[in-house]
Amino acid sequence: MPKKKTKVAVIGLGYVGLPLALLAEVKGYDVIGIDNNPQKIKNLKIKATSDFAETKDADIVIICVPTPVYKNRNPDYSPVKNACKSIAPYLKKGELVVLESTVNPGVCEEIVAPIIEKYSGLLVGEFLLAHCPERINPGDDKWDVSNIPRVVGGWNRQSTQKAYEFYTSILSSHVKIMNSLKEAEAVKIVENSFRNINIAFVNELAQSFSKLGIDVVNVIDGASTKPFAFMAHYPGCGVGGHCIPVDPYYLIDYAKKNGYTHRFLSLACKVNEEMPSYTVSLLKRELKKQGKKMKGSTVAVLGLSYKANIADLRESPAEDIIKHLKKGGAAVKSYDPYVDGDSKIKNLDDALESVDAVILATNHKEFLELTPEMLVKNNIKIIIDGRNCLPKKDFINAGIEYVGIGR
Ligand code: SAJ
Repeated sequence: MPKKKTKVAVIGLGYVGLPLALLAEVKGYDVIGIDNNPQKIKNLKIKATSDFAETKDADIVIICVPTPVYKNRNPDYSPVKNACKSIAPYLKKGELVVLESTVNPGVCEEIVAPIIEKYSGLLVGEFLLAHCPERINPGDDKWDVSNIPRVVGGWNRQSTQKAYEFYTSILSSHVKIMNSLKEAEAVKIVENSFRNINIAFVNELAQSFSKLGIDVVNVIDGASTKPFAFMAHYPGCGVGGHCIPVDPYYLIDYAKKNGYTHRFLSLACKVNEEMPSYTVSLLKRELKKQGKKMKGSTVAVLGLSYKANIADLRESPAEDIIKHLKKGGAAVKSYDPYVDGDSKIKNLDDALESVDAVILATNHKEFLELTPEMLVKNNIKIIIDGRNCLPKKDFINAGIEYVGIGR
């Protein structure tokens, strides 16, 4: 009689859950994917449904749902809470629940465990609970779900061990065991807060150095020649996505509830959040030099996605840039080859027609083809390079006012 396959239920089939489900299946697990969006579960290569009853005979349930923030930047735990409530009725003794969603320390013990206990009738310990924070990096073709090192922490030794055995059975990379759920939760928040504050540092440098006539990108590249104790980050028109600008607020909120105020981390987030308006202020300054006003100008915003070469608008700086431009009375033509934005604009030529200025907000590879001649042809005299991705000298030599972020 062939050994029964371990059954794994993956809750949430987005950019985290789907690759995990596909990998687990390839590695020999009997996988069922659960997603509340029927569109997502169509023509999938794995068994997928929106019916949580299908998790009833799972041995392992892995929660991979979003952890957004509300407009006021307070954590929105509802997707995690709803997932816990939905799996609980079908949970049985000895089953392992793993949370992969990025959360602040304390969420597994103070939110996940109580909800599952309430709706399953089991005590945590009777079901196993672990946290293995996701590390998927959209658009990265070197590091993927199968080879990124991970950390794992559990409610108790048995939880940790069972989660460790699962992840080491599907990953080719190292899995580090943390001493607790909270340590595992803290690892991911620290990783992304580290990135946030380092980007904020270079964003502040960019504003300072632009007043000093120093090209901050050249300085960062210079500092990068130091083979140790320096890690390059680059300034830009803002920090988007569902990780870097969001994750720190989970720690800020939880720490505050426990008596500590993260002043530095909060300030770093604010510095990054001000970059879209700083970018628009650069344009306003350049228009003024040419005797023009923001009001009545037409501006092409190139790029809507928060990151190059993908279609993802979450927390995108471009959205804020457009908001500030419109507030200043400018007309906006936005174009992103990856995103269906302004339906009238089908390509770069359309976007550049009859505009006074350009703001490049996303360094999609298509925009790296932008040449000074394309601007001269359209009598465009100003470009704000929000991702410092264009050849500054070429544009200046063509008589165009080129302004980067800190260069
Ligand atoms: N950004 C800068 N300057 C930088 C780096 C990024 O302004 O030096 C901006 C980007 O333009 C973007 C935002 O920050 O708007 C986020 O960029 P990101 O490269 O961090 O991309 P994400 O959001 O996809 O972050 C993911 C994260 N991965 C996980 O959470 C598992 C992050 O931890 C990774 O460090 C990051 O990918 C990565 O290295 O690409």
